[in-house]
Amino acid sequence: HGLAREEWPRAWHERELRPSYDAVIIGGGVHGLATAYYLARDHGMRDVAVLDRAYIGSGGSGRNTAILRSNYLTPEGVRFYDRSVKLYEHLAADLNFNVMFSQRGHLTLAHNDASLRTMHWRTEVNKLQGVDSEVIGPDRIKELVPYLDTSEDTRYPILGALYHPPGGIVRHDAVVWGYARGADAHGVHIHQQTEVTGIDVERGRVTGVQTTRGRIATPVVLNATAGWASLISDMAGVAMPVQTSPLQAAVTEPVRPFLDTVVVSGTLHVYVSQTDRGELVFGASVDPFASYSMRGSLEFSEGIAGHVLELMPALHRMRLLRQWAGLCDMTPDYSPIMGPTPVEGFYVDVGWGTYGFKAGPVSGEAMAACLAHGKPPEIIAAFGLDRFGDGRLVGEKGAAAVGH
Ligand code: PYC
Repeated sequence: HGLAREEWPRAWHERELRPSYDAVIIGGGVHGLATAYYLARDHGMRDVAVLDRAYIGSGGSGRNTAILRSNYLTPEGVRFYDRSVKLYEHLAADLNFNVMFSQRGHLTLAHNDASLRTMHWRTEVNKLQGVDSEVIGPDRIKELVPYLDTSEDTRYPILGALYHPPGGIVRHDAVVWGYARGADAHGVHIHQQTEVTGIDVERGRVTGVQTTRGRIATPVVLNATAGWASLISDMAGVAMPVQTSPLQAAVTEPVRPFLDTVVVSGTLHVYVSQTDRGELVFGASVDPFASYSMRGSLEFSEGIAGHVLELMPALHRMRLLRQWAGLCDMTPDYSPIMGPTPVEGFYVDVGWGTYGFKAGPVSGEAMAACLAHGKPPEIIAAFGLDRFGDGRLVGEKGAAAVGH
């Protein structure tokens, strides 16, 4: 028989805030929670606190458009995101929590020769890394997405697409909740409503964090705060080459299923997918200014509606249900910054721009190894902060998301 709602067991618990922990993770999004989960599960580090100034998943993890893919441009990027897709494939079983991963395929449309060339480039890099991607033409695109206007008399005719069958969408909240429950079950403390106001550094090493609920002593701090990454890193005296901009998204009323793949158009600055509830989820590129504002704008909804209708004119009677914005911590090369910093014990998992959600599992796994052993594992070796000094950038702009 069913339990009354009040009797449902809590998925994770409110614990007493301890005065010290072996490690403190700032940011209760998918990256922070996944790191805590793998730290406890794979490395036996259980005296760990995850702090969030609001509630878990309230930042980018609850505001993204839930797209997963690994069809990047650089070998480093493809390997990294492919590991994430692989972890997502087994996540529901690992966490015993249905995360509703639907590998429905992902299409990035090319509307001009330059993007077609980039799609071919990405296909070859993907194949060399064992990732399933191919360039397909308008006829095959029409078969996959009959509602798409593939005719030649549009403003930006569709010349082809990068088709990536393993890509898809997942239930983003479930990923957050599943990792929270898993971390909690391994003994990790999750403290919501606990804002970090300072980071204590003595003689070049971290000794603790100041919070709105008091000081916590710790030798290890991870900054996993995405949009707020540079503000938190500043507290430790570590400057980040990051600029924060909003990215807006919107969802329509639900309709019967008709869109089986994820469709992205860089030229039209839009991506579209249909959720299991039938809503269409629309996203754009980042707003063209730096800001911490998370308010939606009329300019965005007008723009997105126009662009979606250029792709799928039949949608002209659908209504937008709501819109929102998230914050993107953009780096100069559109790749993340992961690993140690010049302050001993202070680690970063930041610079997630418009591509952070999909990387949650692999980032958690890799940052857990990094915190446990004090050095980055091979899979994130290319993403260190020092690359901006050395000039070894990992240029992913051509595959990061839509045009920026
Ligand atoms: O990287 O696939 C992506 C993406 C989708 C929306 C924003 N970024």
